[in-house]
Amino acid sequence: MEYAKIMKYILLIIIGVLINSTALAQNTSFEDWDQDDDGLIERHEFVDKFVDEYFQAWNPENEHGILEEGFFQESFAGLDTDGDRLLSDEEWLIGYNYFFRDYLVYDDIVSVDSDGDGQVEYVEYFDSLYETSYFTDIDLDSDNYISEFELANYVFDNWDTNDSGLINRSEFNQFDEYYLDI
Ligand SMILES: [Ca+2]
Ligand SMILES: [Ca+2]
Ligand SMILES: [Ca+2]
Ligand SMILES: [Ca+2]
Repeated sequence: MEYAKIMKYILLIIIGVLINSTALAQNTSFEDWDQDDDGLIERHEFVDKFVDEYFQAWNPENEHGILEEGFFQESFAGLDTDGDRLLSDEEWLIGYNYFFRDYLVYDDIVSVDSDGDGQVEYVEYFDSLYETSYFTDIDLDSDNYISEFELANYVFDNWDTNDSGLINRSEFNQFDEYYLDI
């Protein structure tokens, strides 16, 4: 996989929305992740592969991981699918439905759009989420960086929708359905 593609792929994982379903479908299969072939992806299988193959390629220079500020910028950019640096109510709602509903009470864009122009600017996005535990829930050791292990565990938990500690085939396949949703 070329760098730009991996970059995009990881970004999408971070925001948990697989906008480009081909990235996953073409480049990895369930079998790639299930290293002991027992039909389930255990947490250690997921974390090992994620750290070895994806995180390194995506973030070769920064040994410490992703800084808080970078995390918010990248997740904002990931949601801004038309690249106009604003989140429309549609773009905002996708983020809310998949990621923020545990952290913010209202899904209405009005609750974050503090200047009332009908769009969410980065500063509005940052201000709304910074107050919540969205970042700190991922940053398990509270060092202000999201390490490769923390990110891997976060992505794993996102995929493990029934919280069984294992990813089964149907959970794995759900990412194609996310795509159809958008
Ligand atoms: Ca397995
Ligand atoms: Ca936009
Ligand atoms: Ca606004
Ligand atoms: Ca950390």
